[in-house]
Amino acid sequence: MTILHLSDEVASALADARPVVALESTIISHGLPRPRNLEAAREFEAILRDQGVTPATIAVLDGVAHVGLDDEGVRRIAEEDLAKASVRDLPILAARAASGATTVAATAHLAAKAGIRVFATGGLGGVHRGASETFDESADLSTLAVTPITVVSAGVKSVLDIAATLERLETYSVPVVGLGTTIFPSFWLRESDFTLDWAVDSPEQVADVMAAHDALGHTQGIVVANPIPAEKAWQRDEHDRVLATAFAEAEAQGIRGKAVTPFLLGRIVELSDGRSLEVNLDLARNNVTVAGRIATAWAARAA
Ligand code: PSU
Ligand code: MN
Repeated sequence: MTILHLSDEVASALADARPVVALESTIISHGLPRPRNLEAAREFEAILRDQGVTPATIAVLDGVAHVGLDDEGVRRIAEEDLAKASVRDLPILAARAASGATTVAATAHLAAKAGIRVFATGGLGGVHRGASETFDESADLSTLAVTPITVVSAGVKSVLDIAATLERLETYSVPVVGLGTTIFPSFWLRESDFTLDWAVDSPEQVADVMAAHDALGHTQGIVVANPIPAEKAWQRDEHDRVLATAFAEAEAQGIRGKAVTPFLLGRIVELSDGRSLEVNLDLARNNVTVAGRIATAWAARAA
């Protein structure tokens, strides 16, 4: 039984040391509404192809972890009701011939296993607010502690506990570098209340960090915090107002535990009249573009 399947395109790009970027499927299945999600999945791949980079969208379909999807696979992750799959779900999906959309954690794990070094997402999962009582912390963080892949994200949403998320990444010895900034971005906004120790100025400098990381024998992931371009960012006052309203509604309606984040994210799209969704798409495109450049810089060293 095949458990891990690389598309021909991805396998040949890796064999020739050409640039490849991994893309996750949870953002498509669960993070974006239909039918925009299918357009987005195709567009992210097209952005990479236009740069001469091979896209490797990752998902588990009928028990097989696919690294690189064909048109039908992309359609399935956008249109089917797939389970959200983190790393711990992978063996269960495989053994039961089931399907799942992979989170950052599961995508990073499978991509690294396939030999891919660069991955683009929207926002990382992190430590949830109230985690000191609920223990709700994304396996994205613990997976990056043990998975050698560079993840380009626009930081984490301020619906999470950003301070605790950054502390956790420090504990796990995961390097976090800002691209052109030492201000940690918060997804829809270029900024948050938190700063980083290190900025890098170019995709080549990220490749320098990756090379040094390898030379030192480090096997963690690397987080590249890539703020959305200023002209595309959400207005801070509207962002703050919408988030405050969404949190107040969750509180008033007694939403608890795992239901909190989906509730907040749904309300944020509604309360912003779809504006937050446009910003979400723009920051994801920007991350895919930057990841393509990092993969290109990385591949140039191997050549
Ligand atoms: N953050 C976002 N959008 C998303 C996710 C996170 O802004 O769609 C998804 C990613 O797939 C991430 C996952 O890996 O949620 C984290 O979920 P959990 O907290 O259940 O690990
Ligand atoms: Mn959780």
